[in-house]
Amino acid sequence: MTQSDAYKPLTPETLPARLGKLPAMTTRLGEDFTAWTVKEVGDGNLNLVFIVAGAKDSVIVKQALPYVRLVGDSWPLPLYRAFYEHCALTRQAQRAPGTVPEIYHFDEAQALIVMQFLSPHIILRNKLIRGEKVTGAGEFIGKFCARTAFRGSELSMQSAAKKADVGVFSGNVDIPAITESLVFTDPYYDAEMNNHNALLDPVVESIRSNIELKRRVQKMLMKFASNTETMVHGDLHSGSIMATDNELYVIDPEFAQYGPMGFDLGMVTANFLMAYFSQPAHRGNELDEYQGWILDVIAKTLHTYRAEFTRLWQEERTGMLYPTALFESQGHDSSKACEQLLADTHTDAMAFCGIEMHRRCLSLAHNADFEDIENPVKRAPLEARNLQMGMQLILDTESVSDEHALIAMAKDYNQRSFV
Ligand code: SR1
Ligand code: MG
Repeated sequence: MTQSDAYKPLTPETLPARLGKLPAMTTRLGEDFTAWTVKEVGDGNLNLVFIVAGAKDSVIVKQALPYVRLVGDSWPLPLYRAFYEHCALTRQAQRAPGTVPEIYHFDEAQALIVMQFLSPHIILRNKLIRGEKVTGAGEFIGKFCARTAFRGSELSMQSAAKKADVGVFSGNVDIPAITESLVFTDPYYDAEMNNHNALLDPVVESIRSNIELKRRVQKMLMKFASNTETMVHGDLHSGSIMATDNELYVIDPEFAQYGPMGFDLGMVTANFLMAYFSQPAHRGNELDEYQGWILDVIAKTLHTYRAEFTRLWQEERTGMLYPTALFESQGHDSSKACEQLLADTHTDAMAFCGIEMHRRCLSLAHNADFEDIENPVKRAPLEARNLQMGMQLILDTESVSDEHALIAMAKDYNQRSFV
């Protein structure tokens, strides 16, 4: 296959012959492509994902489809998003080495990336549903968020390079538009693609009729759409992380864009909180212990973010923002400036967190933590806790000043009945 070939989606049957001459494949899987085995494993909302195995090794082939897989060809989506995913993966590999899969090959025309097969890693969300722990999860996620946030900003990057990169990503208009509607807008009115558990109607009504809530969410949308502080992953949930019991990777950055520093931190925190609230339906034994572990991961993520960001502030502040020339070189301490920036990022993160908690129960693309609970009667009280806490996080953001306040709030909501 060459760059000039017209785009055509792969199938398990056509893949070996179509990619059979690619050195990125043959060096790992063997020259005899007829001996490769191919399995399509994409369970996300957008793309084709194949595991291709040779005698000694396997690779992942990810190909964008020209529409939203979850919905079908009635919702077209440009193939050029694979280019941005490739850009994001290369930047994350530089900014947070060792946290993302290695890329072996990129074909822009086929919207296709050949990359490292992570094994025996599985999607973190599935581990959380099964009740499996991952040692070092909070530290890993906190460092990933801090390193990508800091090193993708003008605290670290040269201004011209950063602006040029914002320019590169500004071509990716359709993907942010999905987040702008599905995450920030649709949950707050009766939008066409929405769905929710009917038993939640009274809670949903109280959310949708709260004008102050909508104002605050729109304020966060304005930040999301207009603030280019750093390159964010853009869709950092537990389905975008793969893990063994002690090793993690971040995958799937096709929603990457330049955006506010607190966005990834808020999204990932929300997904751990949803894992937390859903647990009573997934296990009886060791429920308290496992829920406690999830809260500990949240606490470590937020704590590690601050610690790592502060270290980078002290050691790698080479950009035009808060230059050492203005502070340390003048004998002036910059630690207060760092603390204030971290506090602002945390406040944003808490609001983004509340919004993500809403959208996964009210809009399109719910998460398996709740959706795997088949009985709506069993599911509704757990979803309601999540929705209500999301509401408080948005309305009362400033009072959730650190991880301790957040965890106390989660424990409180976990005891309450709303439906
Ligand atoms: C139509 S895409 C729906 C969702 O899937 C992705 O993983 C993002 O979370 C997006 O919002
Ligand atoms: Mg995804």
